[in-house]
Amino acid sequence: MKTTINITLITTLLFSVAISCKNQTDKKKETEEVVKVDYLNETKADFDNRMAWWRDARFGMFIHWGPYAVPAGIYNGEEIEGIGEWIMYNAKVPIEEYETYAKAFDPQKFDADQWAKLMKYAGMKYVVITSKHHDGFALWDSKVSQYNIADFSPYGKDILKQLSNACKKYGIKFGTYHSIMDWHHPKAQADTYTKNREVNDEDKEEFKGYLEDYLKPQLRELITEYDTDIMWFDGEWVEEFTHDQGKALYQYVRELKPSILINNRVDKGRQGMQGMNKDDADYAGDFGTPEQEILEGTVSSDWESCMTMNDTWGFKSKDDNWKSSTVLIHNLIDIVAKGGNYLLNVGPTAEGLIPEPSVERLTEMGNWLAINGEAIYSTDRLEQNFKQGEDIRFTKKKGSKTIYAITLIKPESVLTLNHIKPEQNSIIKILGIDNNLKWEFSKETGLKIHVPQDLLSTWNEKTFAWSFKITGKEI
Ligand code: H79
Repeated sequence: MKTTINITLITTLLFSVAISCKNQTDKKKETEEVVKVDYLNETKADFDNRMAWWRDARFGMFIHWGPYAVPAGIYNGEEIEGIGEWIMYNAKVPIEEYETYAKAFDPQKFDADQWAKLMKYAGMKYVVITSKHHDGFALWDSKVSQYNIADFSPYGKDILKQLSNACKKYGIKFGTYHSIMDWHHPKAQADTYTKNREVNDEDKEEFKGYLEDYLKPQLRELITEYDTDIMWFDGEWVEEFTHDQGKALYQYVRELKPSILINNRVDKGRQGMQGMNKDDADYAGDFGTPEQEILEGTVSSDWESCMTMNDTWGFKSKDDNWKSSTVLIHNLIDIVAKGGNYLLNVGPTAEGLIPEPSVERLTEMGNWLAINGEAIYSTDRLEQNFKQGEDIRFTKKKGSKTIYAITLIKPESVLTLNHIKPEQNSIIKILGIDNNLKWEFSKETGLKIHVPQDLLSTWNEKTFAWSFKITGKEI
């Protein structure tokens, strides 16, 4: 009797242990599933945290570089209209012929260290380089396809590896521009874009294969082996690519590197060149991408204007239409006052050189930023007024009472600011100049800052803008 009870007891015990073990495995499975984060529904706190460095950075370098630098805008002796990196499409260059440019791409003068040094000097905090533009050519030693700089071109070395290493050395964040559209891949746009054929259902089916077996493995390489900080997509407008694919792509990239930043061209929300998303759906992407334009005013979401210094992204030998340093510096100030970032492009030559006019302008920007950088980096826009009239912009140092009024032209001997109230003991100075300026404030007349004549007379064409530093608040 006793024994029977004991056996029953033991059996019951064993049985419950077994059940509890099973429950634990189930729980474990459950938690494993829960651990798969839905990156499309991030909390605001997580998003702000991830965006923090980029929001402080303000100024980055865009680099468009690839086989298109070889023809440099000229095909069969003729100048081809339009942006240089589109020559394959614009001149309808057959794929095999375009490949001869890749075969001739041998940038012996490329010096990654010098490029990163230039970024640093220019005051740029990050770079975004074309890992692959629409022409499909890869600037790194990819295992996914031989159509890359290390395997296909005489140069034989990995450009992205050199640049990402140099950027690490100089503290520059490294980002990659990656085109979803691909004029070279047979399952992507090789037979539609260059040959002007309509997209059919079979193309759409094939495109899925390209996304899974080609694009995603490429992205995986860029993230795992080059530790890219920004995935900057483009060419998302192609008919084959869908909103659902965009969302899945966003999730895929974030899973590989949770802290990475991804522009809004990962999805289908962009409203043309203005670059911000439509609000008719839940589009993926961390920031808007105005192209060759600056937003008219402020918006509540994050954005970055990408712009060229002349009229092309990829190098064109005949394009001399350079914007002045004044325009470029004023663009930076305007963008920052409106709460955006400036991604300013260079298009290196096939030899591997950043064109001299770009270097000159970046140097002047760096000179200005060396003095005025505190009015640009780690700033917020003012809540009410990002500007006063056309020639004054405002910024505010994050987490402080410091406001900067940046004048784009030489001010009058009395600078009047209508919406700034200084603290009583505020010292007001122009960055880079020692003088404490006299000022007075009243509600009726605003803030009046007196700029002495001897100071005004130092303004010259290389001044570009003055940043008045004030402790106070916006009223
Ligand atoms: O990489 C540089 C250019 O080669 C690329 N973007 C910059 C950063 C660029 N791609 N296209 N364009 C510039 C112009 C093309 C515009 C259009 Fe459209 C594509 C017109 C119609 C489809 C953009 C997307 C505007 C509307 C939808």
